[in-house]
Amino acid sequence: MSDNPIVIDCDVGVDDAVAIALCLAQNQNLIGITCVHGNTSLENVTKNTAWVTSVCKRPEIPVFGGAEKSFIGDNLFAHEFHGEGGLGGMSAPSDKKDSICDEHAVSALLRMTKERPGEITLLAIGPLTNVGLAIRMDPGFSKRLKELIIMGGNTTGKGAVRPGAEFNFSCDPEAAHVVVQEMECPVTIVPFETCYDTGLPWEWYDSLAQSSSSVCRFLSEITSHSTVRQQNKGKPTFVMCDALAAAIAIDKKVITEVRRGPIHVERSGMYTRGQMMEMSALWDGDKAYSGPPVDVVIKADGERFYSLMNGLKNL
Ligand SMILES: [Ca+2]
Repeated sequence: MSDNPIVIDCDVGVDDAVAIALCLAQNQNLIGITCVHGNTSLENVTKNTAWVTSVCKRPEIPVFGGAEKSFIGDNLFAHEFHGEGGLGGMSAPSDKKDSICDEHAVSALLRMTKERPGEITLLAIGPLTNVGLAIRMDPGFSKRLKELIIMGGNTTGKGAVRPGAEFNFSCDPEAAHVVVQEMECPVTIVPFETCYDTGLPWEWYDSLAQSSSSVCRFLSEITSHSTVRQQNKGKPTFVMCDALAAAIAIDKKVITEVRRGPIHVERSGMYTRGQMMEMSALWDGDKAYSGPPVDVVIKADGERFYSLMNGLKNL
């Protein structure tokens, strides 16, 4: 197992489920999973997460419930993509809740980073409400992380849910802005367009269902709702955004091109609330557009991602 401890903050969600399974298949030291509203309600997310770790034969991994809503505004949810309940319309069994802890996700994030200062990679693949709250509760939080990897934001205005904004940033633009402006550890952003351009071949998805692995069959069942939707829309590949972000957390060589600079998040606009604004062109030019530089992944190595994903078949 890797020595590098990793915590996943997520809104499980079918691609979150695949991301968790991928980390476990690649022997990552997953020390906790914090849950946030997003693809579905917080209640569903925590139940789904405990179910996924149980199916992956790792029920000892603690699961923490966090924010039920964003800083401002109503929940968006994405049941049309992920299915009712977040996992393709399938309900988490009622006996898979033992790993859900009483401790709040934000308290758990603060505690774990105090116990292991400078060691933890935080993989944030849901709305950034928990992470933003952690910064507000304890300004020293981000300095205690080794790094933060975010699936979220967009680079060309490609939208999901809102026409001009990616889903995770749309769910909580204020929290996303706080995070990208105030984090004091290295930050890598895996935006929507890069995920979209780094899909897996449909043949790979078909091979999941044919695998002898019970985990693969589970992943195939929960993703069938969203993959049928993608195929009906003529999508050329199987796009799993959170799994790509997990692959990058596991192996930085998956990244092939990065653009570095400060990020702002649009917090108004009928169509663009939650849109990610890259300020690199104006960096050093105007303090109004300043902030800590982050790495935005522009291109990823699809073959390397594909190779890591094949590890799921051994889980
Ligand atoms: Ca997610």
